[in-house]
Amino acid sequence: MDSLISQLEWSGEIINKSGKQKVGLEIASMVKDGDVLGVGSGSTVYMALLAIADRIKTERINVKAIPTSLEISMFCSKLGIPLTTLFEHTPDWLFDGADEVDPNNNLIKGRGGAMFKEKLLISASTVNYIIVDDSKKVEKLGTNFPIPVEVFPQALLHVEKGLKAIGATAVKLRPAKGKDGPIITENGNLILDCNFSEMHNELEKDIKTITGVIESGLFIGYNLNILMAAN
Ligand code: ABF
Repeated sequence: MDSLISQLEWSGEIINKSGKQKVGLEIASMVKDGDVLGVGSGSTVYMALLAIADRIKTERINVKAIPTSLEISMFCSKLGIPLTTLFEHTPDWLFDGADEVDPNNNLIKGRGGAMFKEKLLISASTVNYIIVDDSKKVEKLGTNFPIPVEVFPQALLHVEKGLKAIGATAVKLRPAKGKDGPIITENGNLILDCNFSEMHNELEKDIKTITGVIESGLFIGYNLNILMAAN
C-alpha cells in the first residue's frame, strides 16, 4: 500500500520548466556515490531531486540529503532519497534557489520562509550551487523582493524598532497563506519583510546584531556558484 507521503502531489512545482529541468539534470549528474547533499528549496531543487532519485534507482548510488525544510524532507521521502541531519553529517555540497541575485552574487532568499536553515546549510557546505533564471537577476538587491527577517515572537516590537533604526523604510509582518494571522516558521518564529533605503555590504551583519533576530534572507559576500537556468 502507498505510504501517506507517497500519495502527496508536487506536480504544481515541477511542470513546464524545461530550463530548470536541464539545470536539475546537471546538478544530478554531479552527484557522486557516497555524497551527503545539502538540499535547499524551490522549483529547480525539485527538478534536481527528481533526477537524483532516478540515479539512486537506476545506478544504485548511495546518497544522503540534509533538507532545509519539512516540505523538502517529505519530497525526498516520497522519492526514496535517504535523509540525514546536521547532527550526523556535514554536507559535501549544496544546491538551492534564490529570489534575487545581484552582479556580485549577493542574494535575497526566503520567500518560502526557510532562510535560517538555508543559511545554516550554505554556511556549513564548502561548495554551493545556487540555481536561478534570468528573472532573478537584479542590479540592486531589494528591487523585486523585500528582505525577510525571522524573528523570535516576543522580540517583535524590539526588532521592528531596531530594523527602523538601521534604515528599514517598511517593515511588514508576513501573513499566513490562506488563513488569518501571521505565518509561523518551522522554528516557531515570525517573519518581518523589510525594505531598506540603502543596500550596503554591512546590512546583513547589522540586521543580525539586533537581539531577537534569528536570521535574515540576505546573503552578502558568500562564496557561491550561480547556475543560470534558461527561461
Ligand atoms: C528557496 O526557494 C528560497 O530561498 C527561495 O525563496 C525559493 C526560490 O524558489 P524558485 O527557484 O522556485 O523561484 O531557495
